[in-house]
Amino acid sequence: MARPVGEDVKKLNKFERLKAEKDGLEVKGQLGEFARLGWEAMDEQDRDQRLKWLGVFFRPVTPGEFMLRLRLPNGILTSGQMRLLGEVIQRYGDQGSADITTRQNLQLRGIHLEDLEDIFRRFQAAGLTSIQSGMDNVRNITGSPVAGIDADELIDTRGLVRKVQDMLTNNGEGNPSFSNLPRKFNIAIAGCRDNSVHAEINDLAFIPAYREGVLGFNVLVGGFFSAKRCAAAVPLGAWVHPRDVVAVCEAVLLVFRNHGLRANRQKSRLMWLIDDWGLDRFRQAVEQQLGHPLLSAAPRDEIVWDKRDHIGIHAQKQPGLNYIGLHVPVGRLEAQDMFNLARMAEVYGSGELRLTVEQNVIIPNVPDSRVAPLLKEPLVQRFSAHPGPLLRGLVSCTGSQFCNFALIETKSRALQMVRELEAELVTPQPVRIHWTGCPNSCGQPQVADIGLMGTKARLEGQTVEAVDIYLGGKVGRHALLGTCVIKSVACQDLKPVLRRLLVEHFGARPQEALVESYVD
Ligand code: SRM
Ligand code: SF4
Repeated sequence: MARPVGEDVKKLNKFERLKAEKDGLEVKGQLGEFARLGWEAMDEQDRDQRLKWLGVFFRPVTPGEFMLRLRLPNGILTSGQMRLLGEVIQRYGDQGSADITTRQNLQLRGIHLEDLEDIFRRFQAAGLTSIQSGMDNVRNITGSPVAGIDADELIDTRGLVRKVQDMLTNNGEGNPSFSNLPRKFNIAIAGCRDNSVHAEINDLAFIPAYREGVLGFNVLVGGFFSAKRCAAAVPLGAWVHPRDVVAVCEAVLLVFRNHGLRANRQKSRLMWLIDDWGLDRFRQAVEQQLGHPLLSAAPRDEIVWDKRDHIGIHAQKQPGLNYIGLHVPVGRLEAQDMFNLARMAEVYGSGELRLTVEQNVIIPNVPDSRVAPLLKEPLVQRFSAHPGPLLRGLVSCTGSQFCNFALIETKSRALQMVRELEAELVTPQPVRIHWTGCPNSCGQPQVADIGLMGTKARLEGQTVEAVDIYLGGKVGRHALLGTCVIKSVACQDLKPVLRRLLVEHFGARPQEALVESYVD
């Protein structure tokens, strides 16, 4: 196990002690024992924390029904993998479901402890892994969801993202070199012109840039959200050739592992170390770890487009082929949806599926002649290729249905709210509304046009569910984090507030006004 060397061990917080006592990956060999004991009797620290090193999350809201978070590099999976994941949740009946996450990944729900060994055997046979997807590990590595098929892409990131994951996880087996980081760590590798991965909110991000005519990446570091602080990533001042991306990821992570701050969990993300040291010292430490100096950054990067959402029908770079982006309301999937998506990918495409950070799904490689039949599939009634302007940009974190940190229910409320608003308003362009159930910001309200962060408010002597409202988030070319503009709006009073914001800031007009002007 990698020992923290940066600070005095006495100053370690309780999670550091937990990791020092027993590495999270050690529970891998104990699944049979846990199954025999049952979730009520097994060691609580193993159950509530260490299982997260295998991607298995105890849910206090649904005790005994665990959540299983995968790793899907670049958000890509095969129809066979999607079918297998559907089968895993199908056996849990109504308790089984899945969510597409804001890191273009999947989480399965309803999982029983006694099934884990079998599930992991099936994952291994299917080339899937959930290893090190929670707690103080590197999260799913994001890349453009249309890598390799985007006519305008600069670098196809699929191989790179996969190589970085394989390095970090020891090909999905688990890698003790990176199983004791000071905190979670997010990596994104953008190969497109529109920053479809939200590079600026990752601890380490690579964005395409030409240096002396060679295409590689400028490097950003330190982006993160937390309840205490949110920070956009800053340029490391370095340019990296694609062949060096894996080595740079490894070097940055080793510096973070060895020197990251571990005393206060609220101040452990990479940016706090960069603040503590200054960027120059941090960069020098990365160079020392790498064994050679980094090249200076390219003068400009190639993120020159506004962000696309990939919904709808799009011609690919391969002539005659299209990718179809389907909108999955708040990312929620049932087993039958997963079977249908797998079948549709095989019947109309090449048997591949892709996920986006907006919690939607893409079916790539659909020949021109197969587009119309695909759009007639019953599932496309629900997972539309042409959703309304508010539904289209809707994102929501898990919220109180399954997450014990949540201060509010998010997913059903988010859907209900946009349905009502779409019935009342005509909005000229899509508006990205992101809901997040608490200040941890998993639903990324700071990157939204309108961000809604769960909180509590007092209303007529009662404590009620409420939101803080964020505006000004910009994505793509001039990415900017939104800020809180209105605090503590009770959810029951939210609709008129959102209606007003949509009218005043996004050009929405009441349906009646349009009808009246038409009658005039
Ligand atoms: Fe998150 C913790 C769900 C993306 C910041 N996040 C959690 C936990 C594990 C808390 C828990 O144990 O219940 C949530 C699990 C709930 C559940 O049952 O689903 C949870 N986070 C999610 C997901 C599923 C939200 C979603 O509906 O899409 C996303 C899973 C991504 C993945 O596939 O790995 C998810 N979380 C994010 C993001 C967005 C991103 O990565 O772009 C963030 C903000 C960006 C960041 O991390 O810098 C985020 N999650 C957090 C934090 C605050 C981290 C911090 O430094 O303080 C926590 C709490 C923590 O780690 O202590 C947290
Ligand atoms: Fe849970 Fe809060 Fe993250 Fe939503 S933002 S999934 S409520 S931790």
